[in-house]
Formats: sequence, C-alpha cells, structure tokens
Amino acid sequence: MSLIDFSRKRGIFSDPKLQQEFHENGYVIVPFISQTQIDELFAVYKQCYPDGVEGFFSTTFANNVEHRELVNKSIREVCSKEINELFHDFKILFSSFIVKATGEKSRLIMHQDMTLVDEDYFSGINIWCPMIDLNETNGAIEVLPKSHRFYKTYRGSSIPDIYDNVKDEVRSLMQPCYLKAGEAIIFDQSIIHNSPPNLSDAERPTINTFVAHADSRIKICYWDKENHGNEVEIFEQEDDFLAKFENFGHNIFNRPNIGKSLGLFPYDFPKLTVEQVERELNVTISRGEAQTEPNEKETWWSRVFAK
Ligand SMILES: O=C(O)CCC(=O)C(=O)O
Repeated sequence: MSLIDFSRKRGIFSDPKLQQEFHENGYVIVPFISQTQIDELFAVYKQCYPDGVEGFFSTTFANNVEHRELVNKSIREVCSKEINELFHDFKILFSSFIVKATGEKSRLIMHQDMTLVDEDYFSGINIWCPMIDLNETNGAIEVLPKSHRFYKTYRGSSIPDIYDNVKDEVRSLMQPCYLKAGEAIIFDQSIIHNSPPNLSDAERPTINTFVAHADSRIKICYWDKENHGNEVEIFEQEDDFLAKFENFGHNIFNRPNIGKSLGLFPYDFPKLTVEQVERELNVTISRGEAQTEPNEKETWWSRVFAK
C-alpha cells in the first residue's frame, strides 16, 4: 500500500500552491473573514438561537428548515467575496453553523465525513471557520494530515470506518488547529478528523461551507450488509440535498429514501493497521499512551442527527 496520489483530481483552488498543499495534506489554513463579518453572522445565530444550543449542534441537521435555509443563505452572502477569491469552477453546496455548547456532550468523535461527491474525480471540501479564537480547552478541530490518502473509501452511517482497528493509535497522532477567529481550515471531507469537547465556559460557534467542483454531483453511499456483503449502493442527489433532506433524525441507518440509485459498486472495506499508519506517515506510534473515547459511533451518529 502507498498513499493515493490525489493530484489527478480536478482542483478548485485559485492558488496552485494551495491546491497542491490541499491535495498533499488534506487541508490548508488561510485567513478568511473579518471581525465585522463574524459579528454579522453571529447576529444571525443569535436571531435563530437566542438561548444558545446544547451539546454539539449543527444547523445541517436542524429540524427547523427555515433556520437551516436562513443560515445557509446568510453565510453564502456574507462570505461570497472571500469564497469567490479562493476558488474557481466551484459551487457552494451548503453552509451551516456548527456550535459547541460547553461540556463533555459537545465532543464529536473522530471521523471522516460521509462521502458526498465522486472522489475518483473530485474533492468534497469544507471551509470551517471559528467565530472565536480556539485553544486547548474550547473544542479546536484536530486533523491527521495525509489521512485522506490511505485508501479510496466509501463512507456513511451504515459503513464501517477504515480506522476501526487502530482508533487509539490514530487519535494519538491528531494535530490540533488553534485557529484565530476568522481564519479557516479548508479540509477534504475524507481526512480523519476529531473534535474534543468544549470545556471552556463559553460556547464555540463556527461557520462551515461545503464546496466542490462545479461539475461534481452529490453522491451518497449505503451498505446493505446482509444482502450485498462486498458492494456499496450509491445514490445521486440534487445539489440542494443538504438544504432539503429532513430525515437525518429518523433514518440515517436505513437505505436512503430520496435520490437516484446508481447501483452497486464493489468495495472491500479496507482496514488500516498500526504498521501501515507508521509506514505511510513516517511516524512511530507509542503504544499504550492513547486513550479510548467514551462514545460509541452509533450513539454518536444518533445523537448528532437527532437534533
Ligand atoms: O465543529 C467541529 O468541531 C467539528 C466539525 C466536524 O468535524 C465536521 O463537520 O465534520
């Protein structure tokens, strides 16, 4: 095994150096928006959620579709100049607030985001920007550089993760990103990332925008373990999928009930080993130091999506 070469994918960064760094490491960090823009968006957050939110909260999964749409529209408007400068041949698929209230329940366990585009040709990209400075205690996002290049993966709530057998070891390699308010980490949705709880005494609001190449289509994956052991079913969705889909709370483990099935695709459910991780990333993992997180994946998916 060797790391996948991502350079053949169709890029969208205006700056070729950023594009190369993004392909290489799975993320880049850039200055993004000003304090004035943050203030404007924070007012939208307070308008929707005057009493704040609980635990880990994302408007992507908010049951209130009007809030979802207002937030989506506001972030696009306020950040459009910056996004247009950063990218070419792109489209914005969805924008949201991601907020961590204070306390242990705001933890988001280590994960790769669900597959949302055809990753043979395109990258699913998040522009994630905190509205406050991040530090060791307030839930800074953590990434494992290059981890989007271990395997081609199909990801979704019904599909096991590549790191299932090496979770503690992988977690011990995570790199925290202590961004300043208004800076953004732009990351490939297939990078392994982690988000510890916000144990400070103030909420941690961020804005997130999903962008992809203009020619890409939204594609999501589902595994019917009983009937299709070595195949994953792919569903094509409209571009407004994240804005319109209202069933995250009820049926995330079931076969999607919207979209067009493109059929079954072979998948061998690859699993990382400690030795592979060490070899590919050129690191040594100190055994025994990593700590297991309290939440199981299934509990986590159910909790996050049930908001
Ligand atoms: O907001 C966070 O802390 C993490 C967000 C995240 O991991 C995601 O949106 O996939």
